[in-house]
Amino acid sequence: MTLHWTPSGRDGAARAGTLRTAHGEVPTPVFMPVGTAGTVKAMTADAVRATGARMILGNTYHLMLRPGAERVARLGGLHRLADWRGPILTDSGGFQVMSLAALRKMDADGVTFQSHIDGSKHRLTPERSVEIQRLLGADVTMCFDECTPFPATEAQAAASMRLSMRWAARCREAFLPRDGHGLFGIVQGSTFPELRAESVAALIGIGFEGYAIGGLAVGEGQEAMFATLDATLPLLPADRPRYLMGVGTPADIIGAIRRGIDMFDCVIPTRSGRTGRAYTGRGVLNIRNAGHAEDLRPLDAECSCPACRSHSRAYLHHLFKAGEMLGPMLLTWHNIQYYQDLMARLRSAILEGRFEEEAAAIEAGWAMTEE
Ligand code: PRF
Ligand code: ZN
Repeated sequence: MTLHWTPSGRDGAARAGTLRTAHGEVPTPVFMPVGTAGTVKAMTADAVRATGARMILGNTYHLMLRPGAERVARLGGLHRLADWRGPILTDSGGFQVMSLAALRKMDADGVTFQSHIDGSKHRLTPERSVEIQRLLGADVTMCFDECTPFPATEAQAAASMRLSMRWAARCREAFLPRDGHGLFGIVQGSTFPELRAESVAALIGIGFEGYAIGGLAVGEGQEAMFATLDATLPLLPADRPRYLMGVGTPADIIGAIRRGIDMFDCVIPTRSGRTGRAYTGRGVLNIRNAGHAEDLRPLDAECSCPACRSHSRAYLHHLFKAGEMLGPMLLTWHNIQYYQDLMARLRSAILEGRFEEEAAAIEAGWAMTEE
């Protein structure tokens, strides 16, 4: 059987379920830490797992450039190379080409680009992207798409979405079915409800193990993102997982779960951890601020991570001021722990029919901000 998702409870439109993959089961809603280049930056695989994370994301773009997809395959695949025993979802590369590569040239067949690392020339097509993701050993393979830039006119968004739909059909053809592995389609269409509906219909016609919402969190703002989810999610099959790509803040995630999203990934907890920003039950704080210099309290009294269990804000502040690498390591761990605890709380609340109460309690905590 291919990868599949089974629902176990709902509260309004919010869903709880289980994703069954070749590398184990994952309770949803799930937040996948971003392991771009085969590592969740500043964390060991054991540390990531200790936070409760059960699934991570890897990137076609970075890994095809370094160390190379065929080399990863020769080394036993990404799971073995990175010592990550759980499932891995890989993004398909197009989004990263557009944000990172130099001299990108897109045509109807694919995209040619220069590496941001050494300027070498490469090409990605739907077929090559699916092949690379197979070589990496992805449990979930993502279709090769174009993330429509924002803002776009309706005509631009339509042309871009239709190109992604033709590529989605080619990805489906190229994907070799394997037990516990699946291919997800990606809905595009910018903020235009008619285009989103056309995209959903095209993807359902092809048929996928899961459906992602792409092209959001690209500058449209939370209100337009939620309005697009409201127009799109009711059109998707109720028995397949739904993944909102590259989202987001804790508030974005709560709003998206409320509307029926099951899966998330985002660099926010890892990237902000490296720059000293900590997500807590009382909002976001910057550990570099002078106010923390002699504060002996933990970052978050409610948190069980090593940064909170063993250290004071004063120590973390000192590590960042001194440029010590343990600072980014501890704050990354804390932020991933915060995101995993948030998902666990929301999942239990859905199963117990009190999602809105839990969401309100979490949001009330952020309002008691300490900075
Ligand atoms: N497509 C792909 N990856 C993505 C996106 C997309 O639209 C986004 C948009 N937020 C993030 N990552 N393939
Ligand atoms: Zn913590």
